[in-house]
Amino acid sequence: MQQEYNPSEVESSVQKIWDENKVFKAIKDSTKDKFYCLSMLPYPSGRLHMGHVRNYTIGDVISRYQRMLGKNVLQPMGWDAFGLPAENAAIKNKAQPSKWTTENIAYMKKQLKSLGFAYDWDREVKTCEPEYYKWEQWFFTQLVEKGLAYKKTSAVNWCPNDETVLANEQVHDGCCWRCDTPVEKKEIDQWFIRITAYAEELLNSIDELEGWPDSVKTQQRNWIGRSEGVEMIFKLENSEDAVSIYTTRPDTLMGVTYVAVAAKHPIAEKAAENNTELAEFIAECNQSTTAEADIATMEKKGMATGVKAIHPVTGDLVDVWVANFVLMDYGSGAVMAVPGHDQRDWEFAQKYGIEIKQVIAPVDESEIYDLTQAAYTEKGILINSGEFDGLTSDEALEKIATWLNDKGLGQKQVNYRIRDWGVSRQRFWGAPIPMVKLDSGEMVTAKEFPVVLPTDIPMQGANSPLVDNPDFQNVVVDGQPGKRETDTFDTFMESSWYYARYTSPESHDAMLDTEEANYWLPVDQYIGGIEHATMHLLYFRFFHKLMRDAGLVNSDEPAKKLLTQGMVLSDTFITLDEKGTKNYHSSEEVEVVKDNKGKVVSGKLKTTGEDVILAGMEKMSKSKNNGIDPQALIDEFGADTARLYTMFASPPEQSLEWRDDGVQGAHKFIKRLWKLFNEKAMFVGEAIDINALNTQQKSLYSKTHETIAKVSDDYSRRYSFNTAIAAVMELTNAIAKYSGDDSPIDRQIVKYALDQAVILLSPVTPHMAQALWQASGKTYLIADEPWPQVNQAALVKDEILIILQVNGKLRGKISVANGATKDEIEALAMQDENVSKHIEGKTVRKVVVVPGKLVNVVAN
Ligand code: OVQ
Repeated sequence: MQQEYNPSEVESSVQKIWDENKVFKAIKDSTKDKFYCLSMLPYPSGRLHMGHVRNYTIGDVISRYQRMLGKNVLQPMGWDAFGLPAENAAIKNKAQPSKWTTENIAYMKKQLKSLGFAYDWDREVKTCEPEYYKWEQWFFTQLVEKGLAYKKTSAVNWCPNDETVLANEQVHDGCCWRCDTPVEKKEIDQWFIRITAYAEELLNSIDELEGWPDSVKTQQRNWIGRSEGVEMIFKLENSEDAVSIYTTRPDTLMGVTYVAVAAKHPIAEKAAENNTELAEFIAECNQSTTAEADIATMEKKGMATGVKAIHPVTGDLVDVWVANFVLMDYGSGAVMAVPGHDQRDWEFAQKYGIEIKQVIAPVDESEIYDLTQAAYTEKGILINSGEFDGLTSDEALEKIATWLNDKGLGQKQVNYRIRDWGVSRQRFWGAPIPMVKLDSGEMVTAKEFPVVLPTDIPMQGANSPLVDNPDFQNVVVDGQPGKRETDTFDTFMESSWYYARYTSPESHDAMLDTEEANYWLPVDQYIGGIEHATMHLLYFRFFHKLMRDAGLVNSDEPAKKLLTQGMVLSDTFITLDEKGTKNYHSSEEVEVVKDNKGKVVSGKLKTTGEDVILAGMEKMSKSKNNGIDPQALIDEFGADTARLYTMFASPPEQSLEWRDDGVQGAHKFIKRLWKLFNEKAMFVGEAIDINALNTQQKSLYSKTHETIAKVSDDYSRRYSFNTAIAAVMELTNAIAKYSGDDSPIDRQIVKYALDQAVILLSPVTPHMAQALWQASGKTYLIADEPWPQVNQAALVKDEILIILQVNGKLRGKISVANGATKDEIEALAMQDENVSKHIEGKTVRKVVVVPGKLVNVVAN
């Protein structure tokens, strides 16, 4: 046994044992409870970052703990291998995306292994492999057959100079990332999956996700965006045409002073036919690349069409405007505008001098509002609304819906904000969409899978080399010649079902082996970043329901519990150049001054001595140059220190503020435990008879069991790993301080405490734990040691602290024997000098004794 802790030696030798014995291989076993622990799979971006280390350490600690509880644990890992970064790197390096991807996977896999994660590598999945994506292609064609996937025209970002489609990430400030040409919108055919058909179920079953954080559930509810409202018709003056609109606030109907339509609305297009100014405005709106999220903050612009709409109740005429904030893909592409009670409509009316009419008054008459300053958007009581006056907003919804219904002008309707999922990407490095356009013009599904993405054709700038590539495109389906679709799938397709494929990676004749899938699924614990709260985590739930309805799995939801880890932050250092542009400096470039708590208070550039500006703790990122490379950390301190620090520095759901002194502290602790164990635990221990212990021995034994109880609760129920580690540190301190007389029982008690400390820490620092375990003579793996049980008898204290009160006021404390009777406790309390002092000269009326807690003497 090494006296000195040598992490690199320890870690590689322990990893070899795990590898050679396939210790973490998961095999279905119906006699055992299973536990499927899943961390979000990485993009093979090149190297692991701290976000990965944090995510995967959390998953590994949970997995290792569950294994010691006796569960049959599955913890898989794989690669989300398609996507733009590989394509961009390939264009830059004039290489193949597949080469870049394969090399990155190899490097990152080595890193994951060096961190000692207990993965079943036999289940590794790489989403860019035909054996994986063929099932996704097959499944998509099933969806097409069921009408759950379809094609429609939709806008993409188009660079007119490069003549290529750009992904949103390739549009910078509305311009092409390569040539800075303003980006245009272009309508092309694209494929969609009908998530809207599952909107209601996806919303309702959020209630069943008991183990998911509320914040994620709320984000999903908002994303799905169910609303109840009224769909109604505004007829047009002197025309057969009508505009259909949807509103969630029909109570404000009498306050409508204009109608706004999208630039692409047929009424706008028709009006523009003999109005060049309007045609130009429409063209300008159509070129705008504003993302949906930015609509709220962008400048509102509009133009009247000259068309007039007839108010369905009053018959008054209102102007129809084209407005840039109304989108054709939302609802009917038209809204009734109520500037008195909608802020966006109010701003637009102010700008263009349109009437603002109040029809809602606050319920509370004293409430102050000012329609000349802003819209009044609360619900209230209807005024200026004719026969509807005096109704509350909620009553008015019903009444107005009925009124419109009777006249054949509208009805109540439930709407969802969520849109169908557009899965087409006009990019090369993705799974080919398995559709074929026959020469006859008919669109059919491919019949043979996989539709292989060629990995040996050279990239052609930003354009996909699949386009105009006869080798790829020409195909014969059922005897009829045609051309393959050249678009590839959004990578969220691959990450929507990888968790299910891990359960049966060897299934060669079906997407899933249903028996395996139903044994392992649903995932018991999913862990990943909060940035995936909506898109990925919604697609993941959606795909599970699609697979359920295809008979592939028998559960309704893919994951019982979800843990969203916080961000990893670190000190950010800036200097400004003459133009005021920020330069970000890495911590290596800066000589810092810290306060006594380890917080950085100032810094100077090592090269020039210039003072740096402290921008505080910010999310680690390339652009801020504040990342800490996990590899450097592993090389210097070992994987166990990296793991221990990331788990100790903060609770998993909160952000983690990186501190170098914290890393050193974690490392010191491991070295200390290592030394203590070597000095005091290197022998085979014997069973302990707790009845034969003296007070000091009993106290350390109790402390050990209190620690077991605390750590077990922290690991399982609370996922509070930092406090669990703190408890083991406390136990270690108690062991170090233990001053027995080195009798056999003393030695036994100390060894027992040290063994337990190492077992409790083993999910976090598994290499160190295994090495010590082995060295002290154990012939099986610590990973196979059952999790320690709390000995309740050890938690029973000999003495208990009792609070003493006189007339309800705290007057003192006494220690009484555990098990003392009420009378004994009362007698001891009355003898206490603090009590007698306060009842002197008074008559005792009553003594209340709460055993185990307090005594209250009532006297006056
Ligand atoms: N392949 C997807 C993915 O997110 C997942 C699938 C399921 C859609 C890390 C940093 C970043 C950071 C630190 C330098 C740079 C988590 C950055 C992810 C995810 C998993 C895989 C990142 C959390 C944010 N973050 N924190 N620190 N230093 N792949 O490779 O990006 O959310 O849970 O681990 O991440 S990924």
